[in-house]
Amino acid sequence: MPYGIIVKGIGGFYYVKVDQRVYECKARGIFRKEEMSPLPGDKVKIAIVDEEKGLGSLEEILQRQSQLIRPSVANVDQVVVVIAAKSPSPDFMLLDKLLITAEIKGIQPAVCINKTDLDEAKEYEKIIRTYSGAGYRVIPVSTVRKTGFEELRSILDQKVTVFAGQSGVGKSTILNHLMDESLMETGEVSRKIERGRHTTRHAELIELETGGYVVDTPGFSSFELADLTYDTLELYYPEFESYLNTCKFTGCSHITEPGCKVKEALENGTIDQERYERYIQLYTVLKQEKEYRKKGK
Ligand SMILES: Nc1nc2c(ncn2[C@@H]2O[C@H](COP(=O)(O)OP(=O)(O)O)[C@@H](O)[C@H]2O)c(=O)[nH]1
Ligand SMILES: [Mg+2]
Ligand SMILES: [Zn+2]
Repeated sequence: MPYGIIVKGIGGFYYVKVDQRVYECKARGIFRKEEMSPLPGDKVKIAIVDEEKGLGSLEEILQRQSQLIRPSVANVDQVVVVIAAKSPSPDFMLLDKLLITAEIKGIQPAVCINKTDLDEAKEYEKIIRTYSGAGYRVIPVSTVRKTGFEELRSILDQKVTVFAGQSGVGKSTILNHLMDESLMETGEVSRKIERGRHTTRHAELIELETGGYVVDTPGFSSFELADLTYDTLELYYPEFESYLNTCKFTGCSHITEPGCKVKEALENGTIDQERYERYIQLYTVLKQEKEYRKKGK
């Protein structure tokens, strides 16, 4: 029986890519009984029902490595969080939260700064310094000037990558551009027709000619920090990593305690002030939430 990957699911049908062919599959009843819902990104085993018509039956779902929700996608290797240099102005709190969400789920994070053409003064270079200083890969692009795409494409190879971020930052435009480039390279026509129907309501894996799959999303603005507590927040800041467990007090919150190495790094400029301030904001909110929950019980 062939193995494939679910590229999308619509109305009870799952479209499974096996090599270069897509089979329209129905799921066996067993998944419903087990309350296991197949997702785009799932690696599956199918039985071919009609080779000529491209029909199959979904027989087995292989173990998931990761799962994102709203929209649901399985086995994501990488999240590229997109912000715009200008218009809309970046929501850095959302950016940090999305990067944390990726870290929690063990998904490789990266930052893409789009619309650099709107920022003649190159103020976005400060964002590059902040986030690459924190340990993230940061890629500036412009779909208008068509710059940065070689570097962006280089991190997509052989991976399943979700594009997340505020609405209006240019996620769909970036994906169309990536697809156009592969279109130009291969002269393939069929894909262009698909583009018009391309919707971000259901997650869909789109295979790039250059290798790898990309997934457009409506934004992931309602991110999930359910697994996160204030006392583990420090683990998801790559720039804190080398200082953890070196502070004077165990369980140091890195906010008010003396002998704090994170604050020392802040004072000598190794850690970015604004990232650190958002850490305090998030820490405070998470701590309050926990206290409300305690009182509620
Ligand atoms: N100036 C400029 N505008 C862009 C760029 N990329 C996208 N846009 C525009 O930004 C708007 C939102 O783009 P869209 O891809 O729908 O954003 P999404 O909501 O993140 O998917 C559209 O009007 C695009 O034409 C860019 O690099 N420069
Ligand atoms: Mg979009
Ligand atoms: Zn500390």
